[in-house]
Amino acid sequence: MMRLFGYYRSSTSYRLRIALELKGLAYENLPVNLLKSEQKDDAFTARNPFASLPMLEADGRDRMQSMAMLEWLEEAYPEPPLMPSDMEDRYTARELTYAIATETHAPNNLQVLKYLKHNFGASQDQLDDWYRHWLARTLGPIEQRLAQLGSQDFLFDAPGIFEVLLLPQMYNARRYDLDCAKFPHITRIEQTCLAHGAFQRAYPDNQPDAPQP
Ligand SMILES: N[C@@H](CCC(=O)N[C@@H](CS)C(=O)NCC(=O)O)C(=O)O
Repeated sequence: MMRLFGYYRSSTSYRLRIALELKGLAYENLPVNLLKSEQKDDAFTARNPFASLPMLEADGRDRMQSMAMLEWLEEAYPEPPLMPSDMEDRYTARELTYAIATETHAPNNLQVLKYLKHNFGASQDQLDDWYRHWLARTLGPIEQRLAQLGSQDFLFDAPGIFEVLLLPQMYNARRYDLDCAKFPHITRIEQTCLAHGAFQRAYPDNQPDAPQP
């Protein structure tokens, strides 16, 4: 069985959980506490030099970097697909997916926030403002693209790679009190996904390492 090393609230871990659940693949969930910096423990970095989550142990290999893992999962376990069958639809899915991965997640990564705090003295208010800025900077154009494309419950007919990337950022948007009312297409897709069993099983608050109410 695959072993997923992750943290309940890590958006990249959440990506992997959604993809594994959508594909119906069994996996063991192994929490690594980011707040206690367990990802920097020697035993972990000996396996994963990036010292980041998630890490997927699968088919005898340690796999790191979520986008590479998602592509590998798609190739190793093609059914059900995360990518659309049409080439132009695949292009669109990649366009929106990479916007999230590179233009929102990258500047909002925990390591970046810590660097801003410790090396530039950023206050918590400034960090929150930074976080919301980079979220809105990408969700705005994605909303416009979804309107242009006439998207309904999902980007295309079924949840796929775009939803795998979007939902973790919507969890962050809610956590940081971003005003999402101006994103009707995005929030419709979010609500449809939140009602879907695979997304519910992958949801951060439903993970064993999430604080219990
Ligand atoms: N490019 C990496 C980024 C992974 C990443 O940023 N993971 C965060 C959690 S969402 C992390 O482990 N951060 C560790 C740290 O801040 O020290 C990927 O997509 O897998």
